[in-house]
Amino acid sequence: MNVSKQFNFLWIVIFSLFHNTYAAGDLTRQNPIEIKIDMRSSVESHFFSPSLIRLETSKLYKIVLKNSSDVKHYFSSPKFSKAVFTRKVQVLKNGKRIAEIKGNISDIEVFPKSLVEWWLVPIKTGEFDDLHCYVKDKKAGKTHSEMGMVGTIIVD
Ligand SMILES: [Cu+2]
Repeated sequence: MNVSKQFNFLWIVIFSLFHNTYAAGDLTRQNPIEIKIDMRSSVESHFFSPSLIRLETSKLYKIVLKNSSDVKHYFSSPKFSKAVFTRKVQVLKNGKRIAEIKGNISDIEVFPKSLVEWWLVPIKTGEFDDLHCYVKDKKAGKTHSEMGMVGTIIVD
């Protein structure tokens, strides 16, 4: 090995060490960014507040789904659910954790006056415009989605 080759080798070693030091590591163990989504109802409508949610890939989010109404609601976006890695879904009762669910999640149903946290890392960018709630309003004879409970999640 001549001096020049030794020099190149040295740079490769230094670069490798530097690169490992700054690797992102376990993305699910970051401090979570909290996003609160209120699920609300009135006599004439049902809605998500906010109904436009913006997230970024590779960041850990704690999506707090708070149902402050008197009826149950779904948080369902089949397209979005395929674009995230779920660390856990945390179920709370009176502010205390009572369960953690792990694995792939497609829909979350939140009962009246209850709160659920979805901890996830978006892994794909996109505009997911299929956020909706399946529940049927018996008095109105329409689904909550038909009465305004729809939304869009944009991942940059
Ligand atoms: Cu609903």
